Amino acid sequence: MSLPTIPIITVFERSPDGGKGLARDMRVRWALEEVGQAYEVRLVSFGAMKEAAHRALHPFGQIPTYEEGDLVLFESGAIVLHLAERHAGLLPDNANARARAIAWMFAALNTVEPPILDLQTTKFLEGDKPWYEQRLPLVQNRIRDRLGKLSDRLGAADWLDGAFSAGDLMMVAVLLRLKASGMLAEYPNLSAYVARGEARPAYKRAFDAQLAVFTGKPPTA
Ligand code: GTB
Repeated sequence: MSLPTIPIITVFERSPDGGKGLARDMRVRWALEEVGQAYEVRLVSFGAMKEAAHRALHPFGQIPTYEEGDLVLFESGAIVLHLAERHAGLLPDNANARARAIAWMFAALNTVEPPILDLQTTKFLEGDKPWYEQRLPLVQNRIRDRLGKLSDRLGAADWLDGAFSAGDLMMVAVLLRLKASGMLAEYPNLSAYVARGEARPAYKRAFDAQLAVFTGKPPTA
């Protein structure tokens, strides 16, 4: 009888957010916790990320990566989809509902996350540029356009399409990056949606585990 394979993920040795759950290992940890899959963590420094050993796992020299036996994956979306497909709990059984949940994962990564990343780039890398004051509202309004339409679609529902799925996990993980900007608060149903995600026991376990890397204190049971 072979021993079960415990997957290994890579995460920041010292996350720039101080362990507030904003780095992309958080969504992978959350998915692992949702499906009840134990995992191990390998800490990687910014320097080591760019070296050949890590780049053999991740072509772009980033985190997270995922190793499970012979399988090596990069891209948080691909990792979460892999987990959702191989374990119960994150994708519906019905084929059409499953396809729709995957569509929401792509919507989170491909439609909602890019303007949010643009805001962060604008703030952190272009704050001292002469065009900053003019560009900022354009970037913010592109986010508002997406949030307004997402808010309309969610309406009074708890989750985007029936029961909680990998689509919600990814959407909440993406929206969390907006919390500090105050923009999420403009959409009360989206704020409540994100809070519902954060209240899930699996989210809390994942959050505590990634915070513990930063604080050096093991999560309390
Ligand atoms: N598309 C890839 C995925 O989804 O997996 C993107 C991976 C990625 O951007 N990884 C980042 C990384 O490794 C960490 S998450 N960066 C190091 C590098 O490129 O050299 C991005 C991130 C970093 C920090 C914060 N923060 O401090 O708030 C939030 C998000």
